[in-house]
Amino acid sequence: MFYHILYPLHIKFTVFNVFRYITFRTVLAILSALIISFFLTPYVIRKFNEWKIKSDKREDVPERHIEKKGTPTMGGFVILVSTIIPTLLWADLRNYYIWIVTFTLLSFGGIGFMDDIKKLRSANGKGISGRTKLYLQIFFAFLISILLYFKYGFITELTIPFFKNITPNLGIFYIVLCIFIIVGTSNGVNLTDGLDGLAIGPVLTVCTTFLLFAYLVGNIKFAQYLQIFYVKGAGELTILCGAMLGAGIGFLWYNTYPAELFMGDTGSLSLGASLAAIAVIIKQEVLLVIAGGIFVLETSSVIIQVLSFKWRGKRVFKMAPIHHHFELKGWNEGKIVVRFWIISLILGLIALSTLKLR
Ligand code: 57M
Repeated sequence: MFYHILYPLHIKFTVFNVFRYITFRTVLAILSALIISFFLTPYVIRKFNEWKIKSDKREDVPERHIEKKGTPTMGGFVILVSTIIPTLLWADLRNYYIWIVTFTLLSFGGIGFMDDIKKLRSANGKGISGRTKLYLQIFFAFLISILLYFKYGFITELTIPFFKNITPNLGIFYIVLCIFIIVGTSNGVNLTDGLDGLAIGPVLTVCTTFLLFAYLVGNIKFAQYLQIFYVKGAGELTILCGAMLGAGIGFLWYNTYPAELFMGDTGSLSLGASLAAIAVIIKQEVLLVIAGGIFVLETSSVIIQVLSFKWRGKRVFKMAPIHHHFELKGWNEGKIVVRFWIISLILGLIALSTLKLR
């Protein structure tokens, strides 16, 4: 909105020319998100405490989690507000991709919200059934994929990291891949969200990686120089990634150990799905597997554990997702979280290196 108000003033005052630049508006988006989130979160924590929006009625938690009962949840609400408002303030609102990712944030945030509310209202702490949640996720992921697929000029070729000459064209099957990535990442972030700061850390590294990629992919000169796909209009997503980064850092301030607020499914589902939607738009679908390796690791640990128990009657991990395994091995919560962050940072750097190593 400010972009549309302030930039036209450059005709009279050249100083307003600065609002044309994506880099400048990204910095403003990061700062606005940080300010909104720093000021809004303490208020939300107070209100959620008052309204008893608290985690958790489950009894089957590792021992150390019992002390976490009563922590307010649904902090994803603040993340959504402090991502969407700065985006609407500083991005070009005629941009299609900005609306697609905003829709992804809101729709998956909505599913998470339904789940969180049901968990709070039910006596046993159970949310909406796994099946209903999955159907809703598939439905919205399908809608988002269709909206992207039918956009004029949308590329259905894949970028394979490290191999610049291999770009398989999936045609209509791209829609299936798109649904799989969005639903998978959404659930991957959700499974990771089990220790203070554990999910938001890797979300921040993926977000930063995509912020840089969105800028490069949306700029024809850089895209040509780096021999990556040029996606017209994707550059505006740099601003949205900036807003998400600011919102995430603001959330981490309160979510770091000992957490004063959890993001809830409202946060985990929406953040995962929107990162996936961004990956699809900036043509870095496969790269998401590397950059978001922590989410892949957590999800794989659950799949391995469930299959192993089914087929061999034995567990591979003391408990899945894998962060519980390390907890039960006696690792301190802070150690697990920071180590996972370090891995995530390394993965983000590997993802960035694919720009040159190809
Ligand atoms: C949600 N939710 C956290 C909080 C957060 C199939 C199966 C593997 C599913 C999985 C599952 O239910 N995962 C999804 C995990 C919960 O956090 C809330 O949920 C939101 C995210 N959706 O924002 O509102 C608890 O996690 C802790 N937490 C923190 N800090 C944070 O910043 O400490 C969360 C955020 C919170 C808090 O204690 O209450 C959760 O873990 O419940 N199920 C599991 O993860 C279960 N694993 C399991 O059953 N493993 C089996 C098999 C089936 C794979 C096995 O290994 O044999 C574990 N879940 C729980 N206890 N609660 C088992 C132990």
